[in-house]
Amino acid sequence: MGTLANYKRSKYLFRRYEGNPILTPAEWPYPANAVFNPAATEIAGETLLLVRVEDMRGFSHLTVARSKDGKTNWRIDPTPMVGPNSHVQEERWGIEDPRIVLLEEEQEYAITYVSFSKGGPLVSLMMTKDFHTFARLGPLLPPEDKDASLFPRRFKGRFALIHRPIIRGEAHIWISFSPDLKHWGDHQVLIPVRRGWWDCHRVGLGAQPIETKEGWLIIYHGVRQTASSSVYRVGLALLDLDEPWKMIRRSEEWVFGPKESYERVGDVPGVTFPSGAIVDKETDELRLYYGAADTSVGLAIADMGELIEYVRSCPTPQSTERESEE
Ligand code: BMA
Repeated sequence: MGTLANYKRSKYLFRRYEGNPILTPAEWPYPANAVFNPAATEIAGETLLLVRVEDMRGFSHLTVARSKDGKTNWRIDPTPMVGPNSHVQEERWGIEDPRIVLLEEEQEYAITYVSFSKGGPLVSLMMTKDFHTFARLGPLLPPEDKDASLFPRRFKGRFALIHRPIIRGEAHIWISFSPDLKHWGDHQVLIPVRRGWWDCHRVGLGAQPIETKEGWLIIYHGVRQTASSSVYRVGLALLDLDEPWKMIRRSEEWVFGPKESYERVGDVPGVTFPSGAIVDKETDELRLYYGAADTSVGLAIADMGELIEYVRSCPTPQSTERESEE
């Protein structure tokens, strides 16, 4: 089991930005029910959020918001960047929850997102260089699948995809591989749910994988269902840098969860849903963008050095997994 020192540290790793929530439907340039679960990246020296916007039919599309410091003065595009492709059944009920990585070799942004089809949610991919024009590469794997991101580079020549299929009612985080971004295989469980723990019912990737010298930092959501609702909290894991199919550390405790009124009150109460992160190289600050109660966008800030020190002090996953099997 973890130490008391770790429990105390986990509580203070992230602080909420004082201007939270940073984006709400009230200031959106056109009618929107909810703005939440944004992907985050950097372009032309600015922070770009690709925000999920839910309209009054309950269908979602994606719209760009930009800011110089990633905290204030957001400039929101007056129209969506991309909506569901009306020509394909896979996007019948909208597109949701994007994640962005800049592919290093290709120098193109890869946007993985959820297409909401009649057959259930599934993961699709689009590529862009400028967030104006884009190419749709279509669905990657069949439903039910969500919470996906590529890594910015290949491993032994292959792309790697983190995603969260639901199989036999079980919702673990998986990793799969592809030589061409089209054909996927070698599927394996990467981060399983932990029976009895705060992340016992579902886990899913949060922000895109963050590269550090110590390994890939994974910020994920974990769900516990209660008699009346589900609580979405945030945990950390570390993957091997060269062999990311190996998880080397996993936090026992959650490091962030619903507390403020905008996280507890909204369309879906009790949800903090991390979906994008940026590391400021000058200050070594990590800015974590998250959906709050499926209604607005929140920002939480942590020191990268502290995050890495904490996650490295967490137990190896084998010990917690063994315990959750007992
Ligand atoms: C998940 C996703 C997210 C949503 C979360 C909480 O299954 O659908 O889009 O934020 O549930 O409702």
